[in-house]
Amino acid sequence: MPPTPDTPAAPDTLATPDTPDAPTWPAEFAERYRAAGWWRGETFGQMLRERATAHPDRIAIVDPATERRWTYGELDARADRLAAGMAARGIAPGDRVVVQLPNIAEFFEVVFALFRIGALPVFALPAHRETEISYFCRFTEAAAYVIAAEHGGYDYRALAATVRADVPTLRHVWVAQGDPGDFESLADVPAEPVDLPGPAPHDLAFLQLSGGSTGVPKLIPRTHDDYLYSLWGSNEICGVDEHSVYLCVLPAAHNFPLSSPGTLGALYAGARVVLCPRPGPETAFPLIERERVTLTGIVPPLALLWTEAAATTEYDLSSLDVLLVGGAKFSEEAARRVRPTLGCTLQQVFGMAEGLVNYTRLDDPEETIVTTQGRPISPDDEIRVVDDEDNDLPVGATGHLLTRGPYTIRGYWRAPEHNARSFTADGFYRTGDIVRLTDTGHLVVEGRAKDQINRGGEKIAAEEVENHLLAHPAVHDANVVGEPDPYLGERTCAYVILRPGVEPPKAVAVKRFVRERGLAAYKVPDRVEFVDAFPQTGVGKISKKDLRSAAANTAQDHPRP
Ligand code: AMP
Ligand code: DBH
Repeated sequence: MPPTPDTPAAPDTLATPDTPDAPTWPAEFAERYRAAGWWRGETFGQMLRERATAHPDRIAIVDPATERRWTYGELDARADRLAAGMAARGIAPGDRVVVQLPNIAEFFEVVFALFRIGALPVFALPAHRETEISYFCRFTEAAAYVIAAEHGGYDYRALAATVRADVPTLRHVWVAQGDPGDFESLADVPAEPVDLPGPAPHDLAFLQLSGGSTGVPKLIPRTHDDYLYSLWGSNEICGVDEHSVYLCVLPAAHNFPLSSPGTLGALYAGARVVLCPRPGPETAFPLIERERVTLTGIVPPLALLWTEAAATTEYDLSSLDVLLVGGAKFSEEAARRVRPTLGCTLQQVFGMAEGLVNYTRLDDPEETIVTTQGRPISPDDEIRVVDDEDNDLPVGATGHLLTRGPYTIRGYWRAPEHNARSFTADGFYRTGDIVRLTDTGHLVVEGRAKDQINRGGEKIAAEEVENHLLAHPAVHDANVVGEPDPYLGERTCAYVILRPGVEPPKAVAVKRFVRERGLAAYKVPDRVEFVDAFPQTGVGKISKKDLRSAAANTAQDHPRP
């Protein structure tokens, strides 16, 4: 890659030192990953500059809702100007900025401006509400929060007003689209570009969210070096090049559409990103036809909808080469329908915001594509499948997946106690997934050991929802488990013991209570069931396993809540 004028000096040390905020790779690993060529010593800011210099007039971002088509040159210039304006308002390297935007062009202007400064976007999802956003802002001591005025019938300005009153560090709220109300319009922030030193390749680039399994979501610190590797590694595996057109269907901030290979992978390749404002086939299919989309990534429930709709669609989907499906287990039966209905190659992807991403390969036999969740990006991704005591199991046996590698974090951000549990002493991440390795090195996801519900790709930490249920005055105790759902794969069921002597609430009132605590809607239990006691294990602990099978039995009797 040719050097560019804003290439910062090479890092003066080859190690990526631990910061007080998060552990990172020990020096010998960092050296190995650099020597192997995985870490190229690039930053996001430089990457965009290089693409914009090489092909300024090529289209980078298509925002169909507003009919905008930004070239690489324009995106680059916008990022520079916005970075200057944000810096003038005091946003400094290392500052955290919570970004909660729908799939609009400004998302990229904002994140590249922050990358240029070396400030860290914190990637919130549009579905998050007061509870989550206040937590992210407070925990990260965020300096700014970026929103759209409204989206999907929800007013984010009202949310921002509450959060700002709550979080003293929050100095700015910028409204990227629509009437800014009491806040500053993002359109008023840009200024004449200034020289910014910019971050080093081993510096943190952003904080990604974990679906988590504890009371509060964990933040995932990713560096320029490691994330850029996951992008170009993904591009090679998914066949992304400058002719590709990536349709961003899922919320842009989610790790899957961001990086597998996602919008940032597409930009790395000098390809085109088309933003899909809504995920249904009625919005996506016309865009695939009009923009000649070549690849996209969706979750299993959407893949079911798309394959159904494709059977009768009038739209020409023939440009689509690759459909990535991941985020939750894609059933073999549904996987088999992809090629015949959509006429493209299915690529299963089993990934995590913490790092490790597995793909089936484009030239894998069809049986491997439909029956496995792929194999790792990197030859340096280390995979262990272990029993409950961390003993390695033979190939083919089912056990806990542990992993370590050049783009898998060594610890969450500001979470030392949790890190001691989530990582082994020698740095393997405990994914919480139960898997089996095939003799071709592919992984099959068989289940999950973490206390999490995977609702069609949206992860819900049981403990987080349980805590909200416990806040209800009539609730004595609560346990949340997943139960099978034909469309989502899993949905949530809350088992609740009521306090004696109180007026028993209705199930809908309990759900409303959780929603009104300002929680993302997908975390509100699908079903609430009142019980007198919870099943117990031999040693007297509550048996979630028994609750899960009870829920599964009820779910079978009542297929839809
Ligand atoms: P997160 O840690 O929130 O980024 O969520 C990652 C988790 O999503 C993984 O650890 C898996 O539990 C789940 N997941 C992602 N992709 C798949 C897939 N293709 N099949 C099964 N589970 C998946
Ligand atoms: O579920 C995920 O988090 C996920 C799925 C597919 C992911 O992070 C990814 C690909 O990168």
